[in-house]
Amino acid sequence: MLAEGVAFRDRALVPIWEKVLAGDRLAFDDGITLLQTVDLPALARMADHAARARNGDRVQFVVNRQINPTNLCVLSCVFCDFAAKPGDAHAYEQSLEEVLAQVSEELSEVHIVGGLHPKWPFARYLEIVSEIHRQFPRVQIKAWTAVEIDWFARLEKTTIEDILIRLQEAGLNTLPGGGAEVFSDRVRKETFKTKIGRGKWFEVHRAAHRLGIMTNATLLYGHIETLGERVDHMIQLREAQDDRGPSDVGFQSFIPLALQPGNTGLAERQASVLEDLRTVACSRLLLDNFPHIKAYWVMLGEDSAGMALNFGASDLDGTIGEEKIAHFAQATSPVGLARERLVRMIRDAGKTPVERDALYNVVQVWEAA
Ligand code: V47
Repeated sequence: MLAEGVAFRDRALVPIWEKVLAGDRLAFDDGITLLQTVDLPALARMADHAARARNGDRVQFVVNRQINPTNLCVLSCVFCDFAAKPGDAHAYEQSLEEVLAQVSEELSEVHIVGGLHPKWPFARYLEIVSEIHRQFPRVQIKAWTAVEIDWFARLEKTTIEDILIRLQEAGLNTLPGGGAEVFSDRVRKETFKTKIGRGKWFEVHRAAHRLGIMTNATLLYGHIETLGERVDHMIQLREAQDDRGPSDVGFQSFIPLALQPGNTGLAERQASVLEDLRTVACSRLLLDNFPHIKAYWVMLGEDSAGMALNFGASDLDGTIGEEKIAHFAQATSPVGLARERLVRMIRDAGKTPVERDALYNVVQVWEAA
């Protein structure tokens, strides 16, 4: 069947396409249909239509470096092979000098996350931000997930808002979207029961938005979550983005994170390439109030990330440098990519590469060669 230029093998997609064309919001059941369809060509056309409506043919990327100052962590999340306990062979902590040695003027962004170190005071995390900002004032800082922000507030016996203000004064520009995992109490109990749940996660992001700090949001999928829990997670994010106050900033990018099973014991449920693409497309179509869906090549792999650019993704992260979280869990993607490689991936997808900074300001548009 042909509807508005798209040939549908899966007729269940037709009413969803009609809603997309009319600008109507998709419902929970639509999300489930999108996550189950085998009609990938039609799904790609629908998600690409939504991406083009927002961002034209542009796909943004960032020249960044990921820095993970320590993997020592008081938490024990089932899906995390990165975290370590004191005495573990893979445990490490970097000095301030070692952290600073990873920063250089040519970067637009540093992305810093670590573990909840059993001994480090908040001052040590704050100093990482303030020293990077002092020595590299042009490099923007995306640092610490909601899990870490909440931990700092508890260490300092103060409010989340106070911690964010102190980090902002030290030079923090934006918050990454990690630690959201899946906003399902069932999944939380089984895989990350000592970590903050959705209540605190949203509290941190709302406080950041009020203070003018833009943030991202993630979903960790491909483990014990159901399709319904995935869709519900996206809808909760859409509602939070809607509920912002008039002077609040908001979420910039949604990043579906494909679980890297490594030694986590969760390998059986690892998402297939098709499931990755469905999740990216579904998020583009459901999250109608998010500027971008990010293809995170580290966890998708380069080939799927390239394909995701025709399934609704308009943001490609990034040059990275030396990624650890996925690679401790045996991810097979490279540890970093050159700027030229990202430009080529975007052009291969038929899109125009746009280099951005951490705040989504345009650094350079790579017009057709
Ligand atoms: O919160 C942990 C996830 C997140 C594994 O905001 C794993 O721009 C897959 O949040 N397999 C941290 N995922 C990474 C993150 C992120 C990445 C890229 C960009 C942005 C952004 C944020 O990684 C954690 C957790 O959900 N994670 N272990 C694993 N084995």
